[in-house]
Amino acid sequence: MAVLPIIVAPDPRLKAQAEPVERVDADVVRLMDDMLESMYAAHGIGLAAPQVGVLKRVIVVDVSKDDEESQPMALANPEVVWESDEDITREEGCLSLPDHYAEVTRPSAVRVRYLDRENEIRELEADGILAVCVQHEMDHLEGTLFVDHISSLKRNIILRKLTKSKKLGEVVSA
Ligand code: GNR
Ligand code: NI
Repeated sequence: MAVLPIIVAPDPRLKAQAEPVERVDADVVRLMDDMLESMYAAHGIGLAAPQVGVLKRVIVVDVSKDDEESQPMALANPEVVWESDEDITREEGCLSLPDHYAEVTRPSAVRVRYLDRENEIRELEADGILAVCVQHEMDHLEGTLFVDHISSLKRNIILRKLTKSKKLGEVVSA
């Protein structure tokens, strides 16, 4: 297993549409495991393949609390097959937008069909933080970040700050 570096916005790889996997083979399982390890190393509750530079429709999530047993989940080609009429508004963060947070409104519950690590079709019904996280990860597969759900004023403030800190990083590491 390997900890992969996580891409920080702005970056064209975070704006791209990811491709479905043909089947969950050994390479996809290795990607899932590397993504889980990278997610845990970064203290995240979810990660999408485009965040590690792989434009495939693969996401991982684990919303268990620090004092609970871990609940790693890996989903390939996830599709929402049902969403609730009721919405939930929650503060979101993103490992690709470090240190920035904003409230985002989404359906409060979803049913998602996906391929598991055995290449079997499964369905997951999620509510609460799991529903938020799965939808946030699925957005990454479309090249959508949580800032795309908020006002352009707030989005531009966040993206300008990240652009600035990337430039500072280049100077420091030069
Ligand atoms: O670690 C993460 N926390 C989080 C908090 C609220 C809503 C969504 C998330 S996902 C995020 C990890 C990440 O960037 N996944 O793409
Ligand atoms: Ni994210």
